[in-house]
Amino acid sequence: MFPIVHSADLHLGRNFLNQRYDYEMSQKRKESLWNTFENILSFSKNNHATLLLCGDTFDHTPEVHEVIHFLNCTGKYPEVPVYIIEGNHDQGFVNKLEQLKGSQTQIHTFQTAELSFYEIDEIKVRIYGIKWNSNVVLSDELKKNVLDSSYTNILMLHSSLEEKKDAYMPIHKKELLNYGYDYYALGHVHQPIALYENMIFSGSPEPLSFRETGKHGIILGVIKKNKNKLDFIQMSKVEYVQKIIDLSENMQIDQLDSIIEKEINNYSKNHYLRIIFRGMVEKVLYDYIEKFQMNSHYKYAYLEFINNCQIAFDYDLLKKLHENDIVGQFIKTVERDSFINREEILALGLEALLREKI
Ligand SMILES: [Mn+2]
Repeated sequence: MFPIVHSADLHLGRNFLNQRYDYEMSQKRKESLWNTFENILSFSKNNHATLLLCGDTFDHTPEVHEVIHFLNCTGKYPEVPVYIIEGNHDQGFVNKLEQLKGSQTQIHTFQTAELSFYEIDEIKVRIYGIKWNSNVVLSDELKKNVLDSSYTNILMLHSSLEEKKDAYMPIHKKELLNYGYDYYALGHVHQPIALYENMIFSGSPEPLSFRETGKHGIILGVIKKNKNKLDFIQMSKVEYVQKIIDLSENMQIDQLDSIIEKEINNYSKNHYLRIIFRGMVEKVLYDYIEKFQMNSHYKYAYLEFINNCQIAFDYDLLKKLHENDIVGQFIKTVERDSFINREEILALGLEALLREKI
């Protein structure tokens, strides 16, 4: 019986500056990654578990002060053994960690791109790992190794598990399964997903963007030959939610208001909400939605609106009104040609041409 906490893709040090947040909010998100890391350590301690960090612990090759920050956190939980492999984002991390870890002998790293293992002999457990490297042919590395089945064998891997040429450490999941490890602790895919009962992407414990919706956390496992017990435990401080609202041409402003009100009321201050509007709408409604974007900080953790609507134009009326100018000519030209996406061209062109005029 070997209790583990399997985590990956923390992306500590991420700046969040490429998103729409203001500076204060991006700092808050950056800080929450560290808080979540501490929560994972304390959770591991409470469950007497060994922590497996399966790559992309940092968002980039960490600076010395960032590695020290990391060690300050692990130093508070010396009873938690930590095993670490690098991912494609944090190459160079484990070398710095080994240089700086000092007396923190509970930290174990895999420093080469060759498969190797640590043995916990008294309980007959072997933890295998390999650091991420784009030149490694994973199949070759795994074939070289003969597993001793008198041990409980765990493999830590940072891989996309795809077979595409440009994939990250590609390998097919079926092939991987055939190597016979008792548990495959995977990193790289940020949404938590079990490929098989004993082969799991824990996902990022704290979601990093609107591409990472839903619940995020870690895997708490008790690894036992053929009898693993595995649970997903939510760890994230926030949850990203993306809602698409389809609007119709005859929708009125008060109807839209009540739809939004209803959507927003379902969520609390832990939710980062993005509402995307779609559909053909009248110009009045289109302009009304545009104004939302300027006033997006409500009482929620974060709320943003994206207007992907198109304005429904009355072409006959516009042709009459703009008989002798570029607008009229544009409509006539597009209508004359047999573009497949004529509606879209008209809508986009007219929106640009008429932005200031109507
Ligand atoms: Mn990652």
